[in-house]
Amino acid sequence: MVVKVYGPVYASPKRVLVCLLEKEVEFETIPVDLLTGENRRPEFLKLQPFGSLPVIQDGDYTLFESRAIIRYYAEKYKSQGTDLLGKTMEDQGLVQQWLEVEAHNFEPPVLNLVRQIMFSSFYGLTGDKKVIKESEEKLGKVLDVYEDRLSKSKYLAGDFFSLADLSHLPFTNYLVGPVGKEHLIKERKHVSAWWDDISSRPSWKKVLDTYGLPF
Ligand SMILES: N[C@@H](CCC(=O)N[C@@H](CS)C(=O)NCC(=O)O)C(=O)O
Repeated sequence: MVVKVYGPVYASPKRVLVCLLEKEVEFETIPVDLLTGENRRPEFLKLQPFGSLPVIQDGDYTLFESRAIIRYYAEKYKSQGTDLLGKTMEDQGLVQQWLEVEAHNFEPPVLNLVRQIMFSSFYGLTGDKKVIKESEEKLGKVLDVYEDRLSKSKYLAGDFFSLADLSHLPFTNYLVGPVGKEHLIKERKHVSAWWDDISSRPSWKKVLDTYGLPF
């Protein structure tokens, strides 16, 4: 059965796609255009009542929220493709811990920068300078914690690539690209080496080559 993934060009769906590639799970993608409001149509809201991407359909099973989806596939295909969960209970706890950090500490300030810089520029607007400054400062403090952690282990949860690292790919890609804040990564030696490593994985390169940026 081929997994259907809705909305491939956007960042959160890419989190799912890179996970499916790592897990060697076959999938097909279904475009959903946020700019024309396709995500607000009744057919789509039946799948995802909040109108957000991604959603997957696996046979008659439907799941939304990108991190729930990657946890589901990492567990469902535990012994297939890359193990993204960790071998011991302790490693698994650390994977889940850093996955939560990505969702609650890392993504919010990055998302503010994406909205204020990348989306604003797309709509010909100027972003809010105060929000940009505060978000950059907040993100800098988060990345200082990452720098310390990554000086002790190659990846966030230990010396193995996991969901915790994978989950950072889509929004860090915006940060170093269209948001223009690559220096936040580059000026931190261990964070920079980690980013070079995870962003050069064939799975991620394939996602970017195939689906590019949304605009
Ligand atoms: N927490 C959700 C966030 C999903 C999300 O915000 N997706 C964006 C695309 S990257 C979206 O669909 N935005 C339009 C909307 O929510 O109306 C997840 O990780 O799946």
